[in-house]
Amino acid sequence: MQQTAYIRDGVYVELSEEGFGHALRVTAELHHEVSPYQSIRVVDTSSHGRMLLLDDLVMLTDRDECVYHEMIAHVPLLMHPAPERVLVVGGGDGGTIREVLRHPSVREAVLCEIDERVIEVSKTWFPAVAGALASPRCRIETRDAVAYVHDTDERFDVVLIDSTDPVGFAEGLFQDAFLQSVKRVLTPGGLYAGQNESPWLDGGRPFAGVQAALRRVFGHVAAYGAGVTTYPYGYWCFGVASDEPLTLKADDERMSALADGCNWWTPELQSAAFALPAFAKRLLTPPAG
Ligand code: AG3
Repeated sequence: MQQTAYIRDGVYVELSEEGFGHALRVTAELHHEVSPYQSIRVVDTSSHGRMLLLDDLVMLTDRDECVYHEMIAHVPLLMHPAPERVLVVGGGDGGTIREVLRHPSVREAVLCEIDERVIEVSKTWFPAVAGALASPRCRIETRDAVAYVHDTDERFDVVLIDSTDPVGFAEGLFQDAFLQSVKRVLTPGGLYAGQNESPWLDGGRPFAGVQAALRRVFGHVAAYGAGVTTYPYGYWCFGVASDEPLTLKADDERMSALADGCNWWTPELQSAAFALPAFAKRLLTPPAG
């Protein structure tokens, strides 16, 4: 997975290995630094407001961050009867924590982010996304999640993997050994959910790869999708997994309490998001023989 990204003549371009991508007009560069882990850049765009780039790949924009953050958090949390302890891996911008904390059953949300600079830059430039990180219900662990999830004695009802693409230090988050550790820290009936890439991207290999790994580790696995305008190919998938059967039908009262504050997720999408297009479904079925 080799993506190309650059800003040239006031236009940001992100291209997949195949050579397809998206472009946004950049009106100003607001911040740039290189942390021990990656380049962190914040720019203003004419169409999507502020945009956060890690190693020059799009992580979020003001305009469409709601899609990814609502879908990565609400769908799995509503599949659990009463999530109290939630772990978010990555997600240093705080958007996933913001949506997790909208569930009143959640007593503690732990954010395990390797790069404390992503947290600080997000607090400064994306206050509406990162604000929830200051909540007394949020605890931040700035360390490598692979080691943290491997070593911790804590247990979680839901573990959410809000990572970058499976490249460099995030690669391990898509592999069997880490998913086994996630399974170890789940309470009975607990769920994994994570960003599983676009099934269009790189012939569907990253999506199919993590879904296959989930199927080796967990008894029950599903994928669901959403349209994120600024991620490669515009159609993004998430995986959800558990050792208990997955229930697509969620509690009506909990759903209607969330609906007003959402811009993408709706009670109807809670189960409809699992209806996958044919080509994506085929990627989940290994060829016979
Ligand atoms: N996590 C990043 C999803 C992957 C985007 N990939 C890309 N642009 N090539 C989202 C972080 C938001 N909390």
